[in-house]
Amino acid sequence: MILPGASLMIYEILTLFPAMVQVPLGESIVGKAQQRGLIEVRVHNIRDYASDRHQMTDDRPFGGGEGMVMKPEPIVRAIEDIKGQGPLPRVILLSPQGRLFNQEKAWELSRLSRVILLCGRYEGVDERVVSHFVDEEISIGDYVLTGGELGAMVVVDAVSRLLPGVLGNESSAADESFSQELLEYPQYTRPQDFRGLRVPEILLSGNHEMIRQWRRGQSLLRTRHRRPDLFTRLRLTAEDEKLLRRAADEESRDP
Ligand code: 9WO
Repeated sequence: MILPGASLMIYEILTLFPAMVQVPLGESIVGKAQQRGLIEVRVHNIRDYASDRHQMTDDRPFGGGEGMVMKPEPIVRAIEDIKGQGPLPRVILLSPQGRLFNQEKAWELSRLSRVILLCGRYEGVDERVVSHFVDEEISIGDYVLTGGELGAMVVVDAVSRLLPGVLGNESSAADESFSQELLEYPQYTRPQDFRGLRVPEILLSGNHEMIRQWRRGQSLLRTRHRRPDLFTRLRLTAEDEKLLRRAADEESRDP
């Protein structure tokens, strides 16, 4: 069956450690999306594009200093080779110097048909590659990793689940258009009593309107507690104010 709006997304991952990304992206929902032809993950070893006898991909930094820098030639050869094989891809470098990745960026990338995800290693990539062959630098968070591979996997995961058909018919990522501004409410499953810890009574009531209100209140309360930065940007309705007060009162009675 052809899914409405289904459009193939191609990820070209450039890395010195292909196995590091190949295996995880073959699992679970992203792996299933590959099998179903909704996405294609092509992993390229940058070393294969090194032309010298020793297939060198790194060298000592001009100006001196610790560690090694990735040489420009193999990376640029790889980018140019891949560019010649299909629709013009956006070239993205995963690096701590990039703009912070978020849900809005994930939606933006989901509208592209092909991206090159360049994963740096060592102390970084020669700046001439960044300035002349990279369209955009993305960071997945304010911490330093040993390379860009985990960042590339985060991007593939977050973008793929937004593509039509990837999550299946029952749950669409589009339902979550608001989910970046409000944290999720707490979830429970069986048993009702786990080592004396009981599921909130309201969730067993079968009263769907009461349950919706309780969940909304929990989401608002959590967001205020844990993400004051998100909370201040919310435009609360009169009902939201009421549900938030109710949730806060309940919590102060039995924390
Ligand atoms: C290592 C280092 C050691 C001594 C002095 C300076 C240094 N900088 C770095 C460094 O930034 N190494 C990076 C390792 C080079 C590019 C690939 N690496 C990387 C990517 N680490 N963390 C990321 C990353 C990617 C996306 N989002 C967050 C972090």
